[in-house]
Amino acid sequence: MPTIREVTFDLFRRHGLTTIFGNPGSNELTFLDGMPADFRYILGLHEGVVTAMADGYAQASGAAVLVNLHAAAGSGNAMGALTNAQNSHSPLVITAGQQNRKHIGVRALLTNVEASQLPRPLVKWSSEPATPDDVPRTMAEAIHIAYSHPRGPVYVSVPYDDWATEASESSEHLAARTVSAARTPSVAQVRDIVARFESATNPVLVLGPDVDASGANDLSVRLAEKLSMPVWIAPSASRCPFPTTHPHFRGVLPASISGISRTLAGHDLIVVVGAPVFRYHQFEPGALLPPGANLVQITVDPDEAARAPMGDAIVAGIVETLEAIVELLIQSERPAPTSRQLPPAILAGDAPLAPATVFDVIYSVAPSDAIYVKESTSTTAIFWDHIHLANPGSYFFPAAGGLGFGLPAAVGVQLAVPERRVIAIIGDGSANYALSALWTAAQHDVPITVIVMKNGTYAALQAFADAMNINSAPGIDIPDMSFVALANGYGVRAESVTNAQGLQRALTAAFGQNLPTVIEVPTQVVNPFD
Ligand code: TZD
Ligand code: CA
Repeated sequence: MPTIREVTFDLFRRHGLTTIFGNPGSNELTFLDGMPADFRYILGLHEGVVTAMADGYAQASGAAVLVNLHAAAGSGNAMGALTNAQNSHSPLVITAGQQNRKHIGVRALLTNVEASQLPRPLVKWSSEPATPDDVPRTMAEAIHIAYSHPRGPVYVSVPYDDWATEASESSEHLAARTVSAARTPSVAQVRDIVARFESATNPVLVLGPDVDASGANDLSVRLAEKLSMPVWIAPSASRCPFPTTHPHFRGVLPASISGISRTLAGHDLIVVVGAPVFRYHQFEPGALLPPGANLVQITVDPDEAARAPMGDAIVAGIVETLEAIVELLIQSERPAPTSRQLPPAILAGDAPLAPATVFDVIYSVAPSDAIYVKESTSTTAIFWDHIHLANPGSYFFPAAGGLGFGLPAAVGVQLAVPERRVIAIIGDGSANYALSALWTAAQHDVPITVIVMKNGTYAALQAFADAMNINSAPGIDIPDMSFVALANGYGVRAESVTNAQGLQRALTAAFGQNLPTVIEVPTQVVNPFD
C-alpha cells in the first residue's frame, strides 16, 4: 500500500493544488521530504508573508491553493493575514506540521497545543486527524470545505510521524470524489427582485468584491445598462467589480453609515451585490438608509446576509442570480447616466509629489491591463479618481484592512497571472509589515513593480486622530527609512525618484524587464477625509 503522504500528494494533484506557499520547521520536514517534481514550493520568510502571497494567488487565480505553515508560533504569525483571507473568501488549504504524536502530551518543544483551536475564528474549519490513516480523508474534507461557498481558509494539523504510515485501502476513493452544490436562486426569488427593480423609479447598484471573485463583472454592466442605473463600488473596496471607465460608474461609497445614506439620497431601491451591508470603517452614525429607500442584498455568504442591519437578502450564486435577473428585465426608458467629471492628469512636479500626480504618471505609462495591488491607506480615494480599471481582476486591497497584505499579495497575484503586469502601490508604513516578500520576488524573478509612497508617516492614522480630536498620540511618524537600501538588501533593484519625469523614466525601465523593481517616491501627506 502507498503511504499516507503519497495518497495525500495524489489528492492535491487531482485538485490542481501543486503550488505550495510555505515556511518550514522540523515538524514539516517529513511532509516536504522528496516533494514530487510536479509540485513547486514558494518559500516566504515569515508566515504572514506566506499566507498573504497565497491569498493574492488564490484571489487572482480563482482557485484554492496550498499553504504549509509551521506549528504554533508559525501559524500564529499567519493570523493577521488570515483576517484578510477570511474576508475575501479565499480558499486557502493550510496544513501545519505537528510534533510527533507520542510527544504531544508532554508538550515537547514546537507542539501545537490544541492545534485545531489555534486558528479559529479566522478559518472556516480546522482539524487534527484523530488517527494517522484519517489524514487523507481529512485533507479531502478540508479541500471541499474551502471550495464550498462562501469559500474560505481551512486548517489541518498533521503530526509529523503520520506521513510515513501506510494508507488504508479505503483512501483510494478520495481523489476521485467531487462535491457540487446548486447555486441557482428560485423562480420566486428572481421574480421578486425583478418586480422590485421594475417598480423602482430611481434604482442604484452597489457592487462588492465577490462580483469580481465570481467573474460577474460583465453581467453587472448588462444589469446596470438594462436599468440605466448608476453604479457604486461597496465601501472599503478590496476588489474592482465594475469597469471604472464605464459612464455609469460613480465611485466608491464612503465607509460610514451617514456617508452612505447621504451619498445614495434620492434612490428608492439600493441593490447590493457580492458585498456585506456594509463594510463600514469610521463611525459616523445616522440613518442606515436614505429616506424612502429599500435595500436588497445578493450575496454568496449566509453570514453576510444574516448580520446586515437593514434590507432583505438573497443567498445564491452571483452569476446565476444576475443571469436570471438580466434575462427577465426589460430595457428601461430612463436616460442613461453620463460619465462623471474627473480631475485633469498632471504629469509634472518635484518631490515630494502629490499622490494624484504619482497615480497620473503611473496610469500614463502602465499597460492598460495592469493589475494594481494597493496598500497606501491615505490615498485610496485619490487612486480611484486617477487610475482607471477596465478589466476584471485588476485591483486588490486588504479585505479586512490588515496591513502586510500588499507586498506579498502582489507576488502571489503575479505568480498566478504572469501575462499581466502587477503594480504594487504601497505606503512606507504598510511596506514594513511584510517587507521580506521582496526576497521571494527576487528569488523567483517575479516582475512586480513596487511603488513605495514615502510620506514619512502613518497618514491615515493622523487623519483619524484629527477627526477624533486626538492631538498628542505617539507612534504616528515613521521617518528615516531608505527603501532603496532595504530592497537592495533583499536582492531587488531599487531607486528613489525626485520628480514626475524621474518616476516616468523609472516605471518605463521597470516595465521593460522581467525582474522585480522598487521605486521609492517621496510624497506629500494627504488627508483621506478631505
Ligand atoms: N497594523 C495592521 C496589521 N493593520 C492595520 N490596519 C494597522 C496596524 C493600523 N493602520 C491603519 O489602519 S492605516 C495605518 C496603520 C498603521 C497607516 C499605514 O501607513 P502607510 O499609508 O504609510 O502605509 P498612509 O497613506 O501614510 O496612511
Ligand atoms: Ca505613509
